[in-house]
Amino acid sequence: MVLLQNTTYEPLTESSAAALAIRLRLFPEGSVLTVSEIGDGNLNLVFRISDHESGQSVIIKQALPYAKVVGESWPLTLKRATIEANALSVFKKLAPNYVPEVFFSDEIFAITVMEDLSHLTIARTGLIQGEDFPLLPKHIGEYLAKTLFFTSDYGLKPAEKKELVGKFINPELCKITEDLIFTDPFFDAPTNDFEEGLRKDAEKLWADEELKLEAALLKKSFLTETESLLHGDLHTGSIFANNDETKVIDPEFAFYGPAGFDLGQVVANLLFQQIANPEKQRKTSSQIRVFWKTFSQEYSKLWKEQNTDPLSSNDRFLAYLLEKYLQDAAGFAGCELIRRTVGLSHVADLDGIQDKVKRLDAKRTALQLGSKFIKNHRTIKSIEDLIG
Ligand code: SR1
Ligand code: MG
Repeated sequence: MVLLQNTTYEPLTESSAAALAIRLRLFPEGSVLTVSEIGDGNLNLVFRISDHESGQSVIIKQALPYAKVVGESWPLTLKRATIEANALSVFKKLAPNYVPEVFFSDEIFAITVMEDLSHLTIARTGLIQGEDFPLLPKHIGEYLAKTLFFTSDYGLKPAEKKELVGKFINPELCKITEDLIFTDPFFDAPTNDFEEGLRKDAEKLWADEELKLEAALLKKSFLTETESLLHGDLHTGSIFANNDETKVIDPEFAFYGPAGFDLGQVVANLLFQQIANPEKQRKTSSQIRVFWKTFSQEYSKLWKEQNTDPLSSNDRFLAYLLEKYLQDAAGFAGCELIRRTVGLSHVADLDGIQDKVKRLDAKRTALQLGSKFIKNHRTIKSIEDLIG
């Protein structure tokens, strides 16, 4: 790529990121740029580059060859940057209002240059600070109805779907999820990370054979079902929002999997707010209701109007499918609640509770709710059963 000076990968610095932005003609020659590295996730470098004079700004995201959250001892493929850029391109076509614009991407340098969303707030941070994001549940319901329907066997022609499945084979990132969400939290694994006060609760999980059987069934679904192209890591840290707008970022874990996985991650990450702040229960229940109602209505509309498969194209099949998605979502939400509490990668909603007694109580609630969802997921019939 002529626009990039080096031919081998190297991590960007603030000054090389600014130089790259000029070479990519993102800003006029001679612009005085301000650059800051703002990445606060587990895996990547994120540079915000702005030109005061024109007021323009962009984001350059670069994958590191290891997991930043652990360090260089955990190597990680750079191919995830290409998966992410490709996924953003697919999702942008399907749900344009909810996906940022990508201006440039490069496989060797593992970079994606995209729209700066600094006018929005990371949903997790905003929710913790008491912000409302009134349209977020509706927007994410609509986003998922579109992305999950139009990438499935019911929204694509058979050959197109199989081609996309091949394009999004993502073994390294899937392995992270397989280990950190499905396997490690259910054993005394070295990756687990929890406060000593939770040891007895963790041991209870590890001894619960019924829980582990149901978690194994959910893992089987994750490993084997190619229902739709998933975001793969759709927690509230992957959503930017304000009162009017919602954007879904960071689909580096994208792959073909069970639709309920994305749905369940959204549900679990909304529930962390209720668990941390029991007084928010009504609000969280209402968010989850709106999210599910929007998803199921939009999905049903697309199914009825645009289904490409004549055999399954009837109301009874649709009802079967929506119930399956809901049951899967409940189970996957349970896995997310548990892994964010005793596994490697936590959430600020719970870790940020200053009072130790309250924090441990909240974490115990997350484990209990997670276990309940996993054990009962195959019997759930409606969103009210899930909200409880
Ligand atoms: C080593 S990566 C840990 C977690 O960060 C990502 O955002 C995913 O949620 C992953 O499970
Ligand atoms: Mg991420």
